Amino acid sequence: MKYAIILLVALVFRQSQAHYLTGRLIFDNHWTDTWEYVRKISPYDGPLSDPNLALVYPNTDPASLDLRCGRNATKNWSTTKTAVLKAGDKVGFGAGAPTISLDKIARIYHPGFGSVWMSKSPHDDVDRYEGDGDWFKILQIVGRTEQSLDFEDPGNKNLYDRYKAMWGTFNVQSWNFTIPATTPPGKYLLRFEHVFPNTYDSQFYVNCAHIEVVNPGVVGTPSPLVKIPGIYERGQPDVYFDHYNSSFIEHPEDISWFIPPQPNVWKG
Ligand SMILES: *[C@@H]1O[C@H](CO)[C@@H](O)[C@H](O)[C@H]1NC(C)=O
Ligand SMILES: *[C@@H]1O[C@H](CO)[C@@H](O)[C@H](O)[C@H]1NC(C)=O
Ligand SMILES: *[C@@H]1O[C@H](CO)[C@@H](O)[C@H](O)[C@H]1NC(C)=O
Ligand SMILES: *[C@@H]1O[C@H](CO)[C@@H](O)[C@H](O)[C@H]1NC(C)=O
Ligand SMILES: [Cu+2]
Repeated sequence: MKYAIILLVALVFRQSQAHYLTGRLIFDNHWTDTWEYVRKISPYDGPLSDPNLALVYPNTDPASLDLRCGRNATKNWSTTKTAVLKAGDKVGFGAGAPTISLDKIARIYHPGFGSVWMSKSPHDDVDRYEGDGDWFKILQIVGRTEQSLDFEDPGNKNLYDRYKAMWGTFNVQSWNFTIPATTPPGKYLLRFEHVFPNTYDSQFYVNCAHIEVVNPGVVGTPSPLVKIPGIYERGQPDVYFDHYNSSFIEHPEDISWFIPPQPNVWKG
Protein backbone atom coordinates (compact mmCIF):
# COMPACT_ATOMS: atom_id res chain seq x y z
CA MET A 1 0.00 0.00 0.00
CA LYS A 2 2.74 2.37 1.08
CA TYR A 3 4.67 1.34 -2.03
CA ALA A 4 1.65 2.01 -4.23
CA ILE A 5 1.31 5.53 -2.83
CA ILE A 6 4.99 6.25 -3.33
CA LEU A 7 4.74 4.97 -6.88
CA LEU A 8 1.67 7.09 -7.55
CA VAL A 9 3.34 10.22 -6.18
CA ALA A 10 6.40 9.49 -8.31
CA LEU A 11 4.23 9.09 -11.38
CA VAL A 12 2.32 12.29 -10.73
CA PHE A 13 5.56 14.21 -10.34
CA ARG A 14 7.03 12.74 -13.48
CA GLN A 15 3.90 13.51 -15.46
CA SER A 16 4.23 16.67 -17.51
CA GLN A 17 1.42 18.66 -19.06
CA ALA A 18 2.95 17.83 -22.39
CA HIS A 19 1.74 20.45 -24.81
CA TYR A 20 4.06 22.79 -26.63
CA LEU A 21 4.55 25.41 -29.28
CA THR A 22 7.47 26.32 -31.52
CA GLY A 23 7.38 30.10 -31.33
CA ARG A 24 11.09 30.80 -31.74
CA LEU A 25 12.87 31.02 -35.07
CA ILE A 26 16.57 30.14 -34.97
CA PHE A 27 18.89 31.68 -37.55
CA ASP A 28 22.49 32.98 -37.68
CA ASN A 29 23.07 30.53 -34.77
CA HIS A 30 20.80 32.66 -32.62
CA TRP A 31 17.52 31.82 -30.91
CA THR A 32 15.09 34.69 -31.46
CA ASP A 33 12.39 35.48 -28.91
CA THR A 34 9.00 33.84 -28.92
CA TRP A 35 6.75 35.62 -31.49
CA GLU A 36 9.58 37.78 -32.74
CA TYR A 37 9.69 36.10 -36.18
CA VAL A 38 6.87 33.61 -35.67
CA ARG A 39 3.21 34.56 -35.99
CA LYS A 40 1.46 34.88 -32.69
CA ILE A 41 -1.31 32.39 -32.00
CA SER A 42 -4.39 32.93 -29.82
CA PRO A 43 -5.12 30.99 -26.65
CA TYR A 44 -7.66 28.19 -26.76
CA ASP A 45 -10.90 29.78 -25.62
CA GLY A 46 -12.25 26.81 -23.67
CA PRO A 47 -12.42 26.67 -19.87
CA LEU A 48 -8.75 26.48 -18.89
CA SER A 49 -7.48 28.37 -15.87
CA ASP A 50 -3.82 28.53 -16.88
CA PRO A 51 -3.29 31.03 -19.73
CA ASN A 52 -0.05 29.30 -20.71
CA LEU A 53 -1.87 26.01 -20.99
CA ALA A 54 -4.51 27.71 -23.15
CA LEU A 55 -1.79 28.95 -25.49
CA VAL A 56 -0.13 25.57 -26.03
CA TYR A 57 -3.43 23.69 -26.12
CA PRO A 58 -3.42 21.49 -29.22
CA ASN A 59 -5.56 21.66 -32.32
CA THR A 60 -7.20 18.32 -33.07
CA ASP A 61 -9.22 19.29 -36.15
CA PRO A 62 -7.30 18.58 -39.36
CA ALA A 63 -9.91 20.49 -41.40
CA SER A 64 -9.57 23.67 -39.35
CA LEU A 65 -7.86 26.81 -40.71
CA ASP A 66 -5.77 26.62 -37.56
CA LEU A 67 -3.90 23.72 -39.13
CA ARG A 68 -2.19 26.31 -41.32
CA CYS A 69 -0.26 28.44 -38.85
CA GLY A 70 -1.80 27.74 -35.45
CA ARG A 71 -4.85 29.08 -33.69
CA ASN A 72 -6.16 32.29 -35.27
CA ALA A 73 -2.90 32.89 -37.11
CA THR A 74 -3.95 33.16 -40.75
CA LYS A 75 -4.75 36.87 -40.30
CA ASN A 76 -2.18 39.46 -39.29
CA TRP A 77 -2.97 40.79 -35.84
CA SER A 78 0.50 41.07 -34.34
CA THR A 79 3.78 42.46 -35.56
CA THR A 80 6.03 39.70 -36.81
CA LYS A 81 9.51 40.42 -38.13
CA THR A 82 10.69 38.87 -41.39
CA ALA A 83 14.03 37.02 -41.32
CA VAL A 84 16.17 37.50 -44.42
CA LEU A 85 17.83 34.18 -45.32
CA LYS A 86 19.84 32.85 -48.22
CA ALA A 87 18.68 29.70 -49.97
CA GLY A 88 20.82 26.97 -48.42
CA ASP A 89 21.02 28.70 -45.01
CA LYS A 90 20.65 26.77 -41.79
CA VAL A 91 17.58 27.73 -39.80
CA GLY A 92 15.53 26.14 -37.03
CA PHE A 93 12.54 26.32 -34.74
CA GLY A 94 12.80 26.36 -30.98
CA ALA A 95 10.17 25.05 -28.61
CA GLY A 96 8.58 27.63 -26.38
CA ALA A 97 8.10 29.74 -24.66
CA PRO A 98 5.80 29.61 -22.59
CA THR A 99 6.17 26.56 -20.44
CA ILE A 100 3.40 25.22 -18.31
CA SER A 101 3.34 24.19 -14.65
CA LEU A 102 5.62 21.17 -14.35
CA ASP A 103 7.28 21.62 -17.72
CA LYS A 104 10.26 23.71 -16.74
CA ILE A 105 11.97 23.58 -20.12
CA ALA A 106 9.99 23.90 -23.33
CA ARG A 107 10.32 20.70 -25.35
CA ILE A 108 8.50 18.73 -28.00
CA TYR A 109 7.07 16.47 -25.34
CA HIS A 110 5.08 14.03 -27.41
CA PRO A 111 6.14 11.15 -29.60
CA GLY A 112 5.32 11.70 -33.26
CA PHE A 113 6.62 13.03 -36.53
CA GLY A 114 7.71 16.53 -37.52
CA SER A 115 7.89 18.38 -40.81
CA VAL A 116 8.69 21.78 -42.30
CA TRP A 117 6.76 23.48 -45.09
CA MET A 118 6.94 26.68 -47.13
CA SER A 119 4.38 28.84 -48.92
CA LYS A 120 5.35 31.82 -51.04
CA SER A 121 3.40 35.00 -50.54
CA PRO A 122 1.87 36.11 -53.86
CA HIS A 123 2.70 39.73 -52.94
CA ASP A 124 5.55 41.44 -51.13
CA ASP A 125 3.66 41.84 -47.85
CA VAL A 126 3.97 38.51 -46.05
CA ASP A 127 2.27 40.12 -42.99
CA ARG A 128 -0.95 40.15 -44.96
CA TYR A 129 -0.50 36.72 -46.54
CA GLU A 130 -3.07 34.28 -45.17
CA GLY A 131 -1.30 31.14 -46.36
CA ASP A 132 -4.17 30.23 -48.67
CA GLY A 133 -1.78 29.62 -51.57
CA ASP A 134 0.35 26.58 -52.35
CA TRP A 135 2.55 24.79 -49.83
CA PHE A 136 5.42 22.37 -50.29
CA LYS A 137 7.22 20.23 -47.75
CA ILE A 138 10.99 20.67 -47.31
CA LEU A 139 11.67 18.32 -44.40
CA GLN A 140 10.19 15.20 -42.84
CA ILE A 141 11.45 14.00 -39.47
CA VAL A 142 10.54 10.47 -38.41
CA GLY A 143 13.29 8.48 -36.68
CA ARG A 144 16.34 9.52 -34.73
CA THR A 145 19.10 11.68 -36.23
CA GLU A 146 22.18 13.34 -34.74
CA GLN A 147 19.86 16.13 -33.53
CA SER A 148 17.77 13.78 -31.40
CA LEU A 149 18.20 13.81 -27.65
CA ASP A 150 21.11 11.71 -26.36
CA PHE A 151 19.47 9.63 -23.67
CA GLU A 152 22.87 8.30 -22.54
CA ASP A 153 23.60 11.80 -21.28
CA PRO A 154 22.92 11.71 -17.51
CA GLY A 155 20.99 14.98 -17.82
CA ASN A 156 18.55 13.38 -20.26
CA LYS A 157 18.17 9.94 -18.70
CA ASN A 158 14.92 10.80 -16.93
CA LEU A 159 13.39 11.89 -20.27
CA TYR A 160 13.86 8.46 -21.82
CA ASP A 161 10.86 6.30 -22.68
CA ARG A 162 11.52 3.17 -24.73
CA TYR A 163 8.13 3.38 -26.45
CA LYS A 164 8.68 7.00 -27.53
CA ALA A 165 12.43 7.47 -27.91
CA MET A 166 12.43 6.06 -31.46
CA TRP A 167 10.77 9.28 -32.69
CA GLY A 168 13.57 11.68 -33.66
CA THR A 169 11.93 14.76 -32.18
CA PHE A 170 10.99 13.19 -28.86
CA ASN A 171 11.73 15.70 -26.08
CA VAL A 172 14.01 17.92 -28.19
CA GLN A 173 14.10 21.65 -27.51
CA SER A 174 14.70 22.64 -31.14
CA TRP A 175 15.21 21.33 -34.64
CA ASN A 176 17.46 22.73 -37.39
CA PHE A 177 17.38 22.26 -41.15
CA THR A 178 18.37 24.11 -44.31
CA ILE A 179 16.29 26.12 -46.72
CA PRO A 180 16.67 24.17 -50.01
CA ALA A 181 19.48 25.64 -52.10
CA THR A 182 17.30 26.19 -55.18
CA THR A 183 14.32 27.77 -53.41
CA PRO A 184 12.91 30.59 -55.57
CA PRO A 185 13.51 34.03 -54.01
CA GLY A 186 10.62 35.77 -52.29
CA LYS A 187 8.68 36.18 -49.08
CA TYR A 188 7.44 33.00 -47.45
CA LEU A 189 5.59 31.53 -44.55
CA LEU A 190 7.90 28.88 -43.08
CA ARG A 191 5.80 26.33 -41.19
CA PHE A 192 6.90 23.86 -38.55
CA GLU A 193 4.49 21.04 -37.79
CA HIS A 194 4.61 18.34 -35.16
CA VAL A 195 1.94 15.64 -35.10
CA PHE A 196 1.21 13.57 -32.02
CA PRO A 197 -0.62 10.55 -33.42
CA ASN A 198 -3.57 9.10 -31.57
CA THR A 199 -6.35 6.73 -32.55
CA TYR A 200 -9.05 9.43 -32.47
CA ASP A 201 -7.75 12.89 -31.71
CA SER A 202 -4.27 13.28 -33.12
CA GLN A 203 -2.77 16.58 -32.01
CA PHE A 204 -1.39 19.14 -34.46
CA TYR A 205 1.24 21.59 -33.22
CA VAL A 206 1.94 24.19 -35.88
CA ASN A 207 3.65 27.57 -36.14
CA CYS A 208 4.69 29.82 -39.03
CA ALA A 209 7.65 32.19 -39.32
CA HIS A 210 7.98 35.08 -41.77
CA ILE A 211 11.05 34.77 -43.97
CA GLU A 212 12.46 36.34 -47.10
CA VAL A 213 14.57 34.00 -49.21
CA VAL A 214 17.40 35.57 -51.20
CA ASN A 215 18.67 33.43 -54.06
CA PRO A 216 20.83 34.91 -56.79
CA GLY A 217 21.69 31.40 -58.03
CA VAL A 218 19.90 28.48 -59.63
CA VAL A 219 16.17 28.41 -58.96
CA GLY A 220 14.10 25.21 -58.90
CA THR A 221 10.40 24.41 -59.10
CA PRO A 222 9.02 23.29 -55.74
CA SER A 223 6.62 20.35 -55.87
CA PRO A 224 4.32 18.70 -55.04
CA LEU A 225 2.09 21.64 -54.10
CA VAL A 226 -0.78 21.28 -51.64
CA LYS A 227 -3.28 23.43 -49.74
CA ILE A 228 -3.47 23.60 -45.96
CA PRO A 229 -5.87 22.54 -44.55
CA GLY A 230 -6.36 19.65 -46.95
CA ILE A 231 -3.29 17.55 -46.17
CA TYR A 232 -4.87 15.28 -43.55
CA GLU A 233 -8.24 13.64 -43.10
CA ARG A 234 -9.62 12.38 -39.87
CA GLY A 235 -8.96 8.65 -39.63
CA GLN A 236 -6.23 8.30 -42.24
CA PRO A 237 -4.00 5.50 -40.96
CA ASP A 238 -0.63 7.29 -41.14
CA VAL A 239 -1.88 10.16 -38.93
CA TYR A 240 -4.45 8.38 -36.74
CA PHE A 241 -3.03 5.33 -35.01
CA ASP A 242 -2.31 4.03 -31.56
CA HIS A 243 1.38 4.69 -30.94
CA TYR A 244 1.18 2.18 -28.07
CA ASN A 245 -0.07 -0.54 -30.43
CA SER A 246 1.17 -3.90 -29.17
CA SER A 247 2.78 -4.72 -32.50
CA PHE A 248 5.02 -1.64 -32.12
CA ILE A 249 5.71 -2.41 -28.48
CA GLU A 250 7.19 -5.77 -29.41
CA HIS A 251 9.99 -3.85 -31.12
CA PRO A 252 10.42 -0.65 -29.18
CA GLU A 253 12.84 1.82 -30.71
CA ASP A 254 12.24 0.39 -34.19
CA ILE A 255 10.47 2.99 -36.31
CA SER A 256 10.85 1.20 -39.65
CA TRP A 257 7.13 0.36 -39.66
CA PHE A 258 6.18 4.02 -40.04
CA ILE A 259 5.83 5.65 -43.45
CA PRO A 260 4.96 9.34 -43.04
CA PRO A 261 1.95 10.87 -44.79
CA GLN A 262 2.11 12.61 -48.17
CA PRO A 263 3.20 14.89 -49.75
CA ASN A 264 6.81 13.94 -50.44
CA VAL A 265 9.63 16.32 -49.57
CA TRP A 266 10.91 18.77 -52.18
CA LYS A 267 14.69 18.53 -51.90
CA GLY A 268 15.47 21.62 -53.99
C1 LIG B 1 19.92 24.22 -33.52
O1 LIG B 1 20.78 25.33 -33.68
C2 LIG B 1 20.87 26.17 -32.53
C3 LIG B 1 21.69 27.38 -32.88
O2 LIG B 1 22.90 27.02 -33.43
C4 LIG B 1 21.45 25.35 -31.37
O3 LIG B 1 21.47 26.16 -30.20
C5 LIG B 1 20.59 24.12 -31.14
O4 LIG B 1 21.17 23.30 -30.14
C6 LIG B 1 20.41 23.31 -32.41
N1 LIG B 1 19.46 22.25 -32.17
C7 LIG B 1 19.75 20.94 -32.27
C8 LIG B 1 18.65 20.00 -31.95
O5 LIG B 1 20.84 20.53 -32.60
C1 LIG C 1 -7.94 36.62 -33.73
O1 LIG C 1 -7.44 37.42 -34.79
C2 LIG C 1 -8.08 38.67 -34.94
C3 LIG C 1 -7.51 39.34 -36.17
O2 LIG C 1 -7.70 38.55 -37.28
C4 LIG C 1 -7.87 39.51 -33.70
O3 LIG C 1 -8.53 40.75 -33.84
C5 LIG C 1 -8.42 38.76 -32.50
O4 LIG C 1 -8.08 39.46 -31.33
C6 LIG C 1 -7.84 37.36 -32.40
N1 LIG C 1 -8.54 36.60 -31.43
C7 LIG C 1 -8.01 36.25 -30.28
C8 LIG C 1 -8.86 35.41 -29.38
O5 LIG C 1 -6.87 36.56 -29.97
C1 LIG D 1 -0.28 43.80 -38.82
O1 LIG D 1 -0.79 44.02 -37.51
C2 LIG D 1 -0.02 44.90 -36.71
C3 LIG D 1 -0.63 44.93 -35.33
O2 LIG D 1 -2.03 45.14 -35.39
C4 LIG D 1 0.02 46.28 -37.37
O3 LIG D 1 0.87 47.13 -36.63
C5 LIG D 1 0.55 46.14 -38.77
O4 LIG D 1 0.48 47.38 -39.44
C6 LIG D 1 -0.26 45.10 -39.55
N1 LIG D 1 0.29 44.96 -40.86
C7 LIG D 1 -0.48 44.82 -41.93
C8 LIG D 1 0.23 44.68 -43.22
O5 LIG D 1 -1.70 44.79 -41.87
C1 LIG E 1 -1.83 -2.23 -34.58
O1 LIG E 1 -1.06 -2.16 -35.77
C2 LIG E 1 -1.38 -3.15 -36.71
C3 LIG E 1 -0.35 -3.06 -37.82
O2 LIG E 1 -0.03 -1.75 -38.16
C4 LIG E 1 -2.82 -2.92 -37.18
O3 LIG E 1 -3.19 -3.90 -38.12
C5 LIG E 1 -3.76 -3.00 -35.98
O4 LIG E 1 -5.07 -2.66 -36.37
C6 LIG E 1 -3.30 -2.02 -34.91
N1 LIG E 1 -4.11 -2.21 -33.71
C7 LIG E 1 -4.63 -1.20 -33.04
C8 LIG E 1 -5.38 -1.55 -31.81
O5 LIG E 1 -4.50 -0.04 -33.40
CU1 LIG F 1 -0.06 17.50 -25.54
